[in-house]
Amino acid sequence: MYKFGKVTIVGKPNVGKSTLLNKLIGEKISIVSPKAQTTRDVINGVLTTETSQIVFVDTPGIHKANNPLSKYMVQGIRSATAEVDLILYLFDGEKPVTDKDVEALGHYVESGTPVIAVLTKLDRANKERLVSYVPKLGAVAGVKAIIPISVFRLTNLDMLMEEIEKNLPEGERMYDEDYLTDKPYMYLVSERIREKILYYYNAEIPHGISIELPEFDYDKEKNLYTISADIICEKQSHKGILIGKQGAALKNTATKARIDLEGFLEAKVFLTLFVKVKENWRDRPSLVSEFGYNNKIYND
Ligand SMILES: Nc1nc2c(ncn2[C@@H]2O[C@H](COP(=O)(O)OP(=O)(O)O)[C@@H](O)[C@H]2O)c(=O)[nH]1
Ligand SMILES: [Mg+2]
Repeated sequence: MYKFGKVTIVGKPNVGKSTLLNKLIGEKISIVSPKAQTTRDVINGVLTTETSQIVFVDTPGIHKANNPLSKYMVQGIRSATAEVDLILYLFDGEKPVTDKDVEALGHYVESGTPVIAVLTKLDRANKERLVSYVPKLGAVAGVKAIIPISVFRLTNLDMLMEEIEKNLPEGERMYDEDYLTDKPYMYLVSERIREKILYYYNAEIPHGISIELPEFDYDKEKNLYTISADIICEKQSHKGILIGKQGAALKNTATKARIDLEGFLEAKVFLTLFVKVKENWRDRPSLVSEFGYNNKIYND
């Protein structure tokens, strides 16, 4: 019996949602960083196996919406948990599971969609403390399973996959075997550039960044991509920090991004970065939309 279904991954920022998605589908389609709110869009990744085809949906972390960009992110979570076959609710195994967390889990269960609770980062978690959360989560009636995992050590990922398949409906494939994501190539490229900024600058800067790609050319003969990227930031002072002394910071970002992109695109990459200021763009709905955060351009 072949299974087909849609599985949404939810949880607070930084619990490891995007890391799990990338591991399950075997390609980095969702960027990862130690900072909260790395993921802005709802991202679909498709896994095809002998026994099932599963559409995994990565979501931005559940958080309060206080500007148009945040509202876009929260709206994304809402639509991604409607009309799905299964929800994976991730908890950070390194952190205490609070009553509020349990309550939130309960809300998802009440929605009628099957829910699996997943405790992440088992490699770093205090095992005794982690075990003490299991009855707490188990008390939420209707949770299908509680599974502690480590993506880094590949612990219990098989068990998780088995439990996922078990809870999916019977169905035929909807996508080709090699179909991986709903996101276009250029999106994945701009996200990888944004990821480097998340890594190499302090929190305030990356949260106000958006990436545009005015130039994206491929020379097949030379196997060379020529890419120009605009880093849009919110303040003149951020521009200075992004560029750094004599351009050193931007040069480092460009080098790290180029190396990553060469691996991803399997080609030589000529990358030029520019920094532009659009004052407080996150507070301006028209600009948030212009930068692609509008539920139209990338999401079908
Ligand atoms: N130790 C450990 N860290 C992890 C694991 N999974 C994810 N992380 C880290 O947790 C941080 C947040 O991961 P990310 O996938 O961006 O979380 P998201 O915000 O929920 O999508 C990153 O620094 C990851 O490297 C894991 O299995 N073990
Ligand atoms: Mg994420």
